[in-house]
Amino acid sequence: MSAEPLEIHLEERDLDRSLREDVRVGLTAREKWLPPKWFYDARGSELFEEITRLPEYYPTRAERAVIQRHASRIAEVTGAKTLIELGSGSSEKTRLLLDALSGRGTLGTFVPLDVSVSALRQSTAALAADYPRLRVRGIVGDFTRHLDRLPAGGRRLVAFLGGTIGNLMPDERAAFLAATRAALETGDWLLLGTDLVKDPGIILPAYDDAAGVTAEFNRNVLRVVNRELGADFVPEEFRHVAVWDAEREWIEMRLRAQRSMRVRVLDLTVDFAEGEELRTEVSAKFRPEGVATELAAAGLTVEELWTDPDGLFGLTLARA
Ligand code: AVJ
Repeated sequence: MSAEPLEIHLEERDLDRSLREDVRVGLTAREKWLPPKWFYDARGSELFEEITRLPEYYPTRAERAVIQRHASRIAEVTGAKTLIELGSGSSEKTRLLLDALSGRGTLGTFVPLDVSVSALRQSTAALAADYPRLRVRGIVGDFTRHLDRLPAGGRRLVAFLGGTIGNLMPDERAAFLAATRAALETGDWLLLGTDLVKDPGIILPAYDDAAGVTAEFNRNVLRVVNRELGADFVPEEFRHVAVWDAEREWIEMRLRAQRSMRVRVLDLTVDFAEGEELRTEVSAKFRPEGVATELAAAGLTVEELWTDPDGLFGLTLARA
């Protein structure tokens, strides 16, 4: 079976409107920032896939190890008929879940949701070819806005992997989990991947690799803003910076202006002092107790919390 056409819940003009809004808010703030979702045009999605294969970037390998080990238990406990994946990207690790759920014979439909049209086109085509009996329904959407559009009914498992929940600020996270709970029916399931707090000596290189792939990924957001909004950022004039915030237990990626610059975007004139930084991503790290507390606050009950053998990454199965 070939993949069905993507369902578009984020039209070109919604994307354009929200990018404009984010640029206006973020670049006029006292401390400049842009949300990380704008990294993921076709090039950004490719760069992220390259990051997942870097020796320093442990989260993908660690999470794959946990999923591999517990996929059959997840399939057994949930008996899911529909697997929904938020921020699905390439859905590479998700194949382990698809295999386990198909093996038990319960799974009928896979619904990947992502902001990146290019990533979804590729993943849905590849999955439809490799899982001919599976109905693959790709949704172009934003997981902070389109949870009310998920298909209803039939024992659902929502997977949110990779530690992407760490991109949300604490208040956004609480709102996201509450919205997820509201979108689920009692008895449905959430499978949540969270990168864990550990020695910053391990975390930092994962966000500042020797080959400079993460730096290119980071600067890609400026290329997206240039192309989409006709801005005149010179990406090469910004240096990639990764900082560990020990108090809030998160990584920040920033772009540091190497000289003073004036950028024109929309009707704005945005000045950067030499050394001024633009925050492009927060990637929060978690403690197992914290994950359980946050899920409970949203009305979700932890069934299992697993980690990989090195304790790098957490995978939580919770019941609505
Ligand atoms: C896709 C959000 C999980 O935070 O580790 C990788 C993105 N940023 N390198 C992460 C990312 C820098 C990634 N997530």
